[in-house]
Amino acid sequence: MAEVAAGEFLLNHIADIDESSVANLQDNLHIIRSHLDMDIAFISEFDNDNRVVRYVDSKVSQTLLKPDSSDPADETYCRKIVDGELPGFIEDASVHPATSKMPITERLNIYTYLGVPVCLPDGTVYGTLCCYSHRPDQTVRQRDLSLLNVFAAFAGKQIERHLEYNRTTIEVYERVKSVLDTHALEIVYQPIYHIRLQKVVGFEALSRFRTEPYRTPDVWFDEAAQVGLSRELEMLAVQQALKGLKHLPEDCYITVNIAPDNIANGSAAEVLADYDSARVVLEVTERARIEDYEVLRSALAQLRASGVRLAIDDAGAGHASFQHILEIDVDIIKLDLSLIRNIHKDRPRRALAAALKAFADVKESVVVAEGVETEAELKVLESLGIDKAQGYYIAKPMPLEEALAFLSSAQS
Ligand code: G
Ligand code: MN
Repeated sequence: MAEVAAGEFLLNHIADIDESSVANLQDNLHIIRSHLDMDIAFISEFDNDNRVVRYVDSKVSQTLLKPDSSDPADETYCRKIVDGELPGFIEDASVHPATSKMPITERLNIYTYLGVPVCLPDGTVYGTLCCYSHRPDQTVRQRDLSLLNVFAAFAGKQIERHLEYNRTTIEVYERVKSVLDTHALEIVYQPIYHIRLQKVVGFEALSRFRTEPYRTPDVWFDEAAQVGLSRELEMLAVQQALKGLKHLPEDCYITVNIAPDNIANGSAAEVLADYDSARVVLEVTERARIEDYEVLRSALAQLRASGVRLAIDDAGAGHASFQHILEIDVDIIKLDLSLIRNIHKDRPRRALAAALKAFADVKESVVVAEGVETEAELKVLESLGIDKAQGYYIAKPMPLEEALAFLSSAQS
């Protein structure tokens, strides 16, 4: 990522995400300034030849020293303190021979001053921690510097954590961005089989990422969410997935996985505008958090009106409290593969699957069993009156070409 883009990204996202460590530094700066009864306390960073103010606490709301403001380092106390050219404690900077002639003394109205270097845990100098008053203050002592030093060591550790967090976040951002830029994502399609009709009626589209080392789709989507790119990545996947529609027979649908946020914020509707909505099912996992059911319901109402169906994915996996299937009108309930595994040998699983089927009947929705791996499992599902099945026993997820070939061999 170009430096500018990275910087912009940092400003827009990391500040929001990494609020707690910033808040900690800010709180501690306030404590130390109040304790010493100074007018200003700040932490600076040396950035090339500049001294950049990073965190400020001030007695009054208006201050000349603003976060992100910078000065040539050579003109600041900070540089001189780190270089050993200034003492850490200056009782009155307006008369001290080393500072009285420095323009910054008057400009920032500095009188009594305390300052110490801030080092990162590996010993490199990050910047300084300083405080000063706008009047000579005889109560400040040389020994107050030791308190400042303790806090500087602590701040150094915290800043290192913050920098490390920024570095990894940028790494994640660049990784996801490169997938977005190069469309390094493939869609595979897994048949959905109608048990009673004995035919394939639709396909679930699943993303596979063409990257080394291979990482599962959930890792990619989690990382995208971490850096604010979840919408972009998911929409790319949905868009690619729906391209399959024109190759499939008219009576075949495609189901895509989508985060409830991307339904609520209108992204789903945007992408679907170009397709025959009646052939599209949106799958929302029972795992996903839904902030506001009302907002989601209203977005869904509009989509529904255009014919889109909604499925709740991973039901019965114990991730959530069945809240989604209670709160939203769903067309399809997809039973999680953990519920299907060995269902022929396991009464509790059978009972839960039957209960969900009964629930679905009340809600007038259809049940799809996922992860069916054996004939024995399929037989049990059939006996429970479950409508549809998906899983390795029928077919693995496969590229579109293979899915089409599978379909024509299965239907003939
Ligand atoms: O979106 P969902 O949670 O339904 O994703 C299903 C995942 O399960 C996909 O990654 C798919 O490859 C995988 N899968 C599909 N069928 C089977 C199956 O029969 N057994 C197992 N173990 N995994 C499956
Ligand atoms: Mn799914």
